[in-house]
Amino acid sequence: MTYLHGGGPAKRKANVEKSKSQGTIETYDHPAGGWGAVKYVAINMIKEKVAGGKYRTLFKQNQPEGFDCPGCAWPDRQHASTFEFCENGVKAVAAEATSKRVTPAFFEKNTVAALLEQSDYELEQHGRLTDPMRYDAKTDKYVPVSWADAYKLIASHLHQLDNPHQAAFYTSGRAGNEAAFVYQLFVRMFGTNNFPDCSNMCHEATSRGLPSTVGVGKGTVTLDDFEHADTLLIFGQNPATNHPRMLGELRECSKRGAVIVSINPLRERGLERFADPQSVVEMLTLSSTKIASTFIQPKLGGDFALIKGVAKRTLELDDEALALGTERVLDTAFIAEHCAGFDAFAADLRMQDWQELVDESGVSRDDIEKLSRIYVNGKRVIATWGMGITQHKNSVQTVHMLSNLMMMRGNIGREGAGLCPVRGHSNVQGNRTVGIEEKPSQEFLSSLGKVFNFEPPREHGYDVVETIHEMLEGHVKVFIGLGGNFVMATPDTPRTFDALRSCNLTVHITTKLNRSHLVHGADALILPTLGRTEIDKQNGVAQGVTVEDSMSMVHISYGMNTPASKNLMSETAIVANIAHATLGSEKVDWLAYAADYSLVRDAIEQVLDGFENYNERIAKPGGFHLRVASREREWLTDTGKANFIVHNIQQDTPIRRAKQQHGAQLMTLMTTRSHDQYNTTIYAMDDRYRGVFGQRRVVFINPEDLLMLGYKAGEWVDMSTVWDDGIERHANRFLLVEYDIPRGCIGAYYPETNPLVPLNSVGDVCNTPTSKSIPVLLRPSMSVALAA
Ligand SMILES: Nc1nc2c(c(=O)[nH]1)N[C@H]1C(S)=C(S)[C@@H](COP(=O)(O)OP(=O)(O)OC[C@H]3O[C@@H](n4cnc5c(=O)[nH]c(N)nc54)[C@H](O)[C@@H]3O)O[C@H]1N2
Ligand SMILES: Nc1nc2c(c(=O)[nH]1)N[C@H]1C(S)=C(S)[C@@H](COP(=O)(O)OP(=O)(O)OC[C@H]3O[C@@H](n4cnc5c(=O)[nH]c(N)nc54)[C@H](O)[C@@H]3O)O[C@H]1N2
Ligand SMILES: [Mo]
Repeated sequence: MTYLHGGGPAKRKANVEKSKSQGTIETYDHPAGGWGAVKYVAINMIKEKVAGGKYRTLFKQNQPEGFDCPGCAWPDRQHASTFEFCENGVKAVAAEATSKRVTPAFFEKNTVAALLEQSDYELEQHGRLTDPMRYDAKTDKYVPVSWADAYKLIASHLHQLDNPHQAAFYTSGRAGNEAAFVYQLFVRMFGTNNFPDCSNMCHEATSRGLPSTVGVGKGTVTLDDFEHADTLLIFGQNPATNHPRMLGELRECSKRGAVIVSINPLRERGLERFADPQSVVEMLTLSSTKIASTFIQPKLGGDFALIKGVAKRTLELDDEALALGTERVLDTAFIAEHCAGFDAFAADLRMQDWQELVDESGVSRDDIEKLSRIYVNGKRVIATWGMGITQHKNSVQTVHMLSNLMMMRGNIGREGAGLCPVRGHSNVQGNRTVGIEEKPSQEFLSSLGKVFNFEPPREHGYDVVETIHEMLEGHVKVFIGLGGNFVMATPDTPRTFDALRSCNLTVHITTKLNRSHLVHGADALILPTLGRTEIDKQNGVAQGVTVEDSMSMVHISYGMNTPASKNLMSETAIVANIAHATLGSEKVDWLAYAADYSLVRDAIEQVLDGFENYNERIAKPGGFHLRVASREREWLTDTGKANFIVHNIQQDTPIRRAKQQHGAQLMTLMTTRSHDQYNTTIYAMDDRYRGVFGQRRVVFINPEDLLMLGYKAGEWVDMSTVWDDGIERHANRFLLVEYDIPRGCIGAYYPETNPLVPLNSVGDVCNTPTSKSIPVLLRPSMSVALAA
């Protein structure tokens, strides 16, 4: 068999398709990083027309005294002697430092209807928003509004609601802790816990899953642990694109001889070899470092069964060791002292049928054996995971099973070992810590209420999916978004459009134009804000914002660039002003918070444990580590122990039902990111490591499935979802690209495929849209046929 990508004996440069509409599909034979990254950075800077004075700041991400990279939540090596070069970090910074502007004159020239005709890529390319704007229905245009009038309009809409639960307050994880804390305080004083956030679509399965096993919904490792690990299991993650600085860490691990395994239906090129742009030798000799040595390719959603298989094999190997009298495979001391539920877990593993695990995971017994041997040979194992684990129906169960597996050998809470969920947005973890949470704990609410002398709402609020449902039902009438691109990031695009359009008011606190601003309520506001890379002065004093990375390091970030416009306000100031206009300042001096962010940090310190001497501790380079109890083997669970949790393979799932109906024709679709996008922001049309250039409407498919379905690579297909609610869901015109992906599984980019994700196709417990397992059918593209 020949694959277009990803090795195998018959790897070849095949099917090079070139035409204007199709773009170019070819094999990418270079390592990740290297000169390719440098070249792309140069292209990007030119495209964004970054002003001369701002060039140097592109490379100042994550420097002490500088700003935290808005790219991703991977932590920084504070003791690194040189800067950490990150191609996609530079792109994120360049996108913010662009010299292009969306001014009131731009809106004067373009109706909303006309702008809606533009692609997401084109919308992004217009540049930074400069002034607050209000929608004018008479002209179908956004027109300038003063900041004061904008705040008044929001307050008046909020006051008109029958009850506070008719408003929803979205957060995308870029806002600093200060803005997020003031936001949640305002919203709770207003009277609701309606905090849909990007996390609901992202690592929610982690945040909901880990508390029942290890007690805290966060990772247990720090970067130092990577220096001691001998085995790294990377589940469902594409770090070369999404967390490029992680590759630097993996490179060091690999050089030290650590075993790195990628568990991913795709053999991601970027995990094969990496040329570190910081390594003079690698750059000059065009050499690179091998990253993953083993690639295990489960079916989409097959990780649960795979991990359970590895756990079963680990138990069997322990039985063998017992029989032979050799060293135990289980960490019996850890299990005895720290864990609950092991016996039931072991009994379930023993009963588990092997064939079911093989069928369900799509991984052969040999590969399960290989992975099990690697796992039990590892003395210090770190398991990392991303969206490949968290965006399925069984994601919470998979997170539990991974915890179980790691607990079997005591791989939690000791040096060089642990759980490492790799978050997306640079401060999504911090946002949750400081209260962006629709299901807040009662302790947190009590503490907040005590410090601010009010009774916070106790009932749970709406998450993302619930918010959309409630809008469609007419229950949520006001939407406020602190960052993000709600309509494009969420599932079931046409329904989400209807939902937003049914609102009385939609408000976006935002840096750049996106589709969410154009799919608006009867009243609508665009409130332009400073980006994290920009100097934020309040009363002449430079303000920093604090962020928490994926490894619970909290540090301060100071912008360095001149703001994109004089009429921008900071996120903290905007939120404080909305609060002031809505609630008045009798209980809280909101405007004092806007004037001095250290006061917000003082308040966070009062409300939350772990932030003692907050202002002092963030003044130190590198900041501080926010205590994670599970890292110290303190288990904040109902049993006071780390819990083994039993789960079985789900028998009745939408995918299985759809398969019963459609047999082999049914494909499971995953939606993922290309190299040149940041979530809904499309920087360019390429996905370099996967060999796709100039085209985003592609669908990766196994060559044997192509044959079976009667297609050829390079043909166009339309996709439709198989779902049982009578709603038709289509996404049309996708180019078939052969790929090394398991049979029955296909992949395409988000957000183009979001119309295919049913709103009620969600993960158990976490309610996360199942963006990585959508049952779909392909058919020859009607739109292409009609055009021809
Ligand atoms: N440049 C850039 N950086 C980013 C982002 C961006 O868009 N661009 N987004 C940020 C955000 S918010 C996030 S959450 C992260 C996302 O970073 P990732 O977690 O890497 O997310 P995806 O790109 O969706 O890729 C998921 C990976 O999981 C694999 N996968 C899909 N389904 C399965 C499965 O069932 N099992 C397994 N084992 N693997 C599977 C896919 O092949 C792919 O390699 O990145 C952050 N950083
Ligand atoms: N099908 C499918 N859907 C998915 C996913 C998937 O893998 N597949 N992934 C999900 C995931 S993991 C996530 S996290 C969500 C992402 O969902 P969101 O966070 O809502 O989306 P983004 O595209 O990151 O938001 C980009 C917008 O944020 C604004 N912005 C950028 N910087 C700033 C800033 O500093 N301040 C403010 N106020 N605004 C700013 C800009 O206007 C920009 O257009 O999407 C989810 N949706
Ligand atoms: Mo994310």
